[in-house]
Amino acid sequence: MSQRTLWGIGSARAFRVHWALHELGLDYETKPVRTRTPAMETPEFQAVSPRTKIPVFQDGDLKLFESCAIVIYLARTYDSDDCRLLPTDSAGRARCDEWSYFVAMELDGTSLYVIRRHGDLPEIYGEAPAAVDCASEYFIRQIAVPDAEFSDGRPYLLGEQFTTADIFLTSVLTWAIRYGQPVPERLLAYRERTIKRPAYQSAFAACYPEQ
Ligand SMILES: N[C@@H](CCC(=O)N[C@@H](CS)C(=O)NCC(=O)O)C(=O)O
Repeated sequence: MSQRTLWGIGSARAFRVHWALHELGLDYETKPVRTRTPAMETPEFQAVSPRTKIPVFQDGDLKLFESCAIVIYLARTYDSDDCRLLPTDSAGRARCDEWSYFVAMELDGTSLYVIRRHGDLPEIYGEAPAAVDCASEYFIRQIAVPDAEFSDGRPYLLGEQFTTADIFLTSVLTWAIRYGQPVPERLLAYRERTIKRPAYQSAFAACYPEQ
């Protein structure tokens, strides 16, 4: 039995954690809990996740919530010469944190999650077409920021190295495409590159077993 357990499948946030685990070549047990299903309401899962959210990750005695924090924990703990998801220098790590917060706040929380809540799930969060329109306009403005980084032809967000920031950016690009948001050509090409990674493919099979 692995010392690592990940609760959560079938969601973009859970996928970030599956992907990091696969990049780092770490074994783990998956608990196939999907969002807004009876599996989330069981006493067993509520004991694990009083927030009633996925993903949840446990490594030995450490239990963590928040997909970005989990991915960064994994990289900080398990980066090695075989696979390195964080830059080794302080400025590079700061840049990685900067993009992580940017993706989590500006693209996920303030844009795409608003579209999901009020566009996809109005029966839970309420009808709010003006909020959906504004979130979409906001997404278009904000997505131009990472797009500009690629004007020098770099393969990944921070340059030559694939990092946690690429896991986060790719996950929101996939989400944006699914919601019909306009994604700039350069970022579509970038995503084509990142999703070809073997770890992306194996993590996808683990997170979306039905597809
Ligand atoms: N900021 C959190 C968001 C977690 C989250 O909202 N997860 C969704 C699935 S992607 C969920 O569990 N939703 C259930 C609910 O809100 O009731 C993260 O990135 O981990």
